[in-house]
Amino acid sequence: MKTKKIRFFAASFLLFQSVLLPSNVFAVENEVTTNIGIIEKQTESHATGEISELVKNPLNLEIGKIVLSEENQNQLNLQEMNSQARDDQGPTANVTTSPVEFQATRVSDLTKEDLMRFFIDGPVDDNTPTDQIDISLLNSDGSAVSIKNTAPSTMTYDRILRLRDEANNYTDYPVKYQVVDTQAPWANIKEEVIDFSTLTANTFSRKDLLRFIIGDPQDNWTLYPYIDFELTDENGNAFNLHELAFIEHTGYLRLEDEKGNKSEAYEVKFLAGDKEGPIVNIVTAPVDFQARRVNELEREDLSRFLASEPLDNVTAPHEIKLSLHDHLGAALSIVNVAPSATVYDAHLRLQDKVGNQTDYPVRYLVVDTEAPTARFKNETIDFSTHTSNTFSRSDLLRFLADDPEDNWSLSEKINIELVDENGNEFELNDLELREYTGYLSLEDEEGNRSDAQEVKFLVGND
Ligand SMILES: [Ca+2]
Ligand SMILES: [Ca+2]
Ligand SMILES: [Ca+2]
Ligand SMILES: [Ca+2]
Repeated sequence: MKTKKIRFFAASFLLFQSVLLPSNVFAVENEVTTNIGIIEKQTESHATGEISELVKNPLNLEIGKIVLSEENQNQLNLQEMNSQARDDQGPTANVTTSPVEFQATRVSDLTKEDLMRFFIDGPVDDNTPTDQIDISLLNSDGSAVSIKNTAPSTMTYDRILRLRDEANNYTDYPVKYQVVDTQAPWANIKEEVIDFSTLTANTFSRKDLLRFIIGDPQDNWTLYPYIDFELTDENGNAFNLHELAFIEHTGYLRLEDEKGNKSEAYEVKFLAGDKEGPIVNIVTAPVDFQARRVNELEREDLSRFLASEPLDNVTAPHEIKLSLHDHLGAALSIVNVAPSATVYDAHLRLQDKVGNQTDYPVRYLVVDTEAPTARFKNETIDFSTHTSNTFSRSDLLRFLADDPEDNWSLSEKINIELVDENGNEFELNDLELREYTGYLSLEDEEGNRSDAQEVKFLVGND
């Protein structure tokens, strides 16, 4: 059980409500130790008492009522009296000698919670409960320390931490503190998707980024105009809006103060990107393409539909994709489409880097106006053992390094013709044996004929 010291004063008896006991019973000024609330004071008159209703006054005194019972000549006297007790000891604590860091502030002063950071243990007092001990941080002139509007720095301030009990006793401890800024800025972020569909720049301006925030961004020290913003994708890269498709995007917004303190990433959603497809002028006449059995139409082929250079708000002309589609949007191929006089209706599609498309109606034909080709042997072909009067197709193939080719006609459908300088076929039976010069040409099914190739051969009769 807690004990407390109570000192009785003669003066206190002036406060007695009534005096039934001989005054000398209490006319002493000495210390007695009691259990809380219980006085067991052995005096000449063997008085014992009980303290109740302790109250405080500003004079370092505790005033209470004591009910005394005294055994005096076998007579029990009950007496209610006031007592007073003195508190003259200040609170104590274990205080840190290291500087305590306080976040710089422009709005508030140090709170009790801030000041509690000076304590390793305590504070405690003999009478005053810990939560009633007054704690203050004082300048040398005794005024209270304010860190409001003190800029963050590495400066260390030496000050006095004063602990004061309810009886006005105080104890001073020397302490140190610093004013720092290690706190990142913060903001209220809007939850809705922010619409940047009218934005034409490639990047967000500060003003653009503010649209993500409700009110002004805040920092403990850095003023709003000096708080920086950064919006990145999930990989930490800035957005190039021109590279984005026009859809809803997720970004991560970070705020940074002048000291470089960076906030956690706030997730934001926005609608932005390139939504304009490329434009171009189209030729009005049908475009004819050579029939083919392999190789889709290439950009060079499709460019023949264009009457001007394709243009896009973002994508460079050479990066604009061209493709041919039917009226349902399916890709069109002319591979294995036989040459004919049919005029086909189609759509030429222009597509920018982010996928915006513009379709233009076009017309085309599939034709074959290309002659066959072949690789010729660079040597005199020996027909000296040849007995027929004419060359067969397979004989003429001996002039070629490999089969003749055509864009459309198959190799076996390519006609091969050998003539002399007058354009006549050779009559071999009448020839004497020597080297002859001929002119070989190839003709496809459409009647396209290659230029005559000069060839040499040995033929004739001994
Ligand atoms: Ca005290
Ligand atoms: Ca800050
Ligand atoms: Ca575009
Ligand atoms: Ca052909």
